[in-house]
Parts: sequence; structure tokens; C-alpha cells
Amino acid sequence: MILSFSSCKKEVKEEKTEPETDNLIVVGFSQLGAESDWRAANTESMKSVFTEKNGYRLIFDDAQQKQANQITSVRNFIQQEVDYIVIAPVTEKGWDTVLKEAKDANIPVIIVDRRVDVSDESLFTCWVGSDFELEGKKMAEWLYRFTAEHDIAPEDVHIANIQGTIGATAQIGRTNGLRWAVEEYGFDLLAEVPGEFTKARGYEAMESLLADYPDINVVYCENDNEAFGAIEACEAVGRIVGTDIQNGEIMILSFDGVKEEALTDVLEGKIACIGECNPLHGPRVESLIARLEADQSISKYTYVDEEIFSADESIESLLIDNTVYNVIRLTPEYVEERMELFNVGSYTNTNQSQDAY
Ligand code: GZL
Repeated sequence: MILSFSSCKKEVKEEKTEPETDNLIVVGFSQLGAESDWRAANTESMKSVFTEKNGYRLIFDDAQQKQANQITSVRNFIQQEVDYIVIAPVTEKGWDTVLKEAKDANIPVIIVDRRVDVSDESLFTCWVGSDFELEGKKMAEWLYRFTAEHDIAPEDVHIANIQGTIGATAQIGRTNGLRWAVEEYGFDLLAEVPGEFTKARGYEAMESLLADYPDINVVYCENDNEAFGAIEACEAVGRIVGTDIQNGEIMILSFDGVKEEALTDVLEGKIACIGECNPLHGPRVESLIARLEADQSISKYTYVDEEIFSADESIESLLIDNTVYNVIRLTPEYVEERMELFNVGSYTNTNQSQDAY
């Protein structure tokens, strides 16, 4: 009897090996929304780091600016028993309950960008982001130095603040930075109006400000997208944005410096000064997770070093709280170089801060 080999071939059961993917570190990321160029760059930075190739599975959720959606996604992450939860919180308050649930589930929570205002700071593992009040103070100090260099009395600076999302750490800090200078130097603060960090709301806010305050000569936009809207609103009624505020121009100040358009506006004099707010938190969050995985100590708070950009040659540095900060005078070459950095997402520039965790 000739056994056909095939008929008697022992069914070799494939040893079901766990697919590689089961060793991935699962990260649930609740992103607050997609309101600005900064936010898009921040999302891109996180997605480009937390890949399967790098050993992660990212579960990403866009909360569309609603904290309720963020809380729902955090609860979903808990249900899915992720290894880490990362939250970019839309505003500071209202996080205690859901962070307690994550803590009870023994899931480390990393807060990125804006802060959470909680009763017990053990409810989150660590935070990485910007010093927003310093960003605001640097901008306001730059404005004061500009007025001094150009013989403009501070009381002749008629300034309005188009604020970011009310209750967001970036808005709170930048607003406080300007308020400090109004107190310190005597700028005429006309108004603080919400701009939601968007171009559309920046346009609307600027339209009303131009109607309500004909003598306005400086606009403090709490991000570049608001500034883009404010510039369009000024130009729509024939006002010129620039730095010659003694002759009717309107000076635009802004924050972020992410999109090339914003830095080009500085080169062209449409925006007088931009306070950098660096969105590339992906590598920073990843290094925190790597340290936690290796049971290494981490800082509870990690602040990012940031620059301030202007095309004006008269102000090379600023002194804030006994610390000197250089002002980067923008050139086309610098802008080109910076855009390359942003394209590769390598610009981390993190400065380890305060007490170890
Ligand atoms: C700042 C970030 C702000 C940006 C805005 O870290 O929270 O939110 O400045 C963004 O562009 O919308």
C-alpha cells in the first residue's frame, strides 16, 4: 500500500505564536480638538512617534473642543485597559473624577500642553508643556521695549487682547502676562475678547474691536490663527497692519510660530512679534513613557524652552524676573531651517524642570 505522503502527512498544527503586536505599549491619547495649526502639529507629532514600528499602539480620540468627549474617551481607555493615558485638556477644571477612575485602575496619566487644576496632584503622573505666563510676559516686555525704543508713551499704547479658549492654561497664562505689563507699565488695555484660538473668531473679534475702539493701535492675539483673522479684518476696512503705530498702523502680536505663514508675516512686518509655543510633544511624551517603563524617575513638571521671534532689529534680548531671554531676529534662512525641523518633528528642545517625581 503506497501511502500517499500527503494523505498521511501529520497535520502540523502551526504553533499559534502571539503576533508581535501583542507586545506593544498601548497609549490612549485624548486630543482636545483640531482648532489651530498648533493643534494639528501637536497631533502629528504624537501620531508620528506612537507607531507600531516604535513599539506602540496609539488609540487616538479628537474631542472636538468638548471636555465631555475627553472624559468619555478617558473612560473608554480605562475600559480597554490601556497601558498609558495621555490627555491634552481643553480647559483646566473638571478632571478630578475621571482622573480618580484612572488612578483606581492603576493607569498612569500624562497631561500634555495645557494643565489640569485638580485637588490632588497625585491624580496625574506628570505634565509636559509650556510656561504660558512667561510667554505672555516676554511678549508684553517686548512691546514695552519697542515703545521705549520708539519714544511711544505706554499710555499711548491702546491694546486689546483677543483671548484663546477661556479657561485653557494657554489663555490664562498669556492673559496674565499682558495684565502684568499693563500694571507694570501703564498700557491702555481697551478690552479682552474671546477668540477661541481660531481664525474665524479672530476675524469677528477684530471687526468688533475696530468698530468699538477707533484708537486701537496694538492687538495681542493669543495664537497665530486668531492673528490671521485679525489681519484680514483690519485689511478689509483699509487699516494697515504694521509697526508704525504713531501713524495709524495697527501692530499685531501673536503666539505659536508653527506655520510658515505666521513666520512669513513677521518677515513682512504684518505680525510684529511671535512668542514661540512649541507643539512637538510627541518625543517628549515618549521619553517620559520610556522612563516610566524603565522605572526611572521623572519630573512631575517638564517645561519646554521657547524662543520669541521678531523682524525688528532694535530689541535683542529681554529681562524677565532676572532672567535674560534672547529675541530671535527672523531671517528667510532661519524660517526655512525651522520649517525643516518641524517637518521632521525633531525639534524637542525640552528643558527638564523642577523636582523629580
Ligand atoms: C498652547 C496650545 C494653544 C495654542 C493654540 O500650548 O494649548 O492651543 O497656542 C492652540 O494655537 O489652539
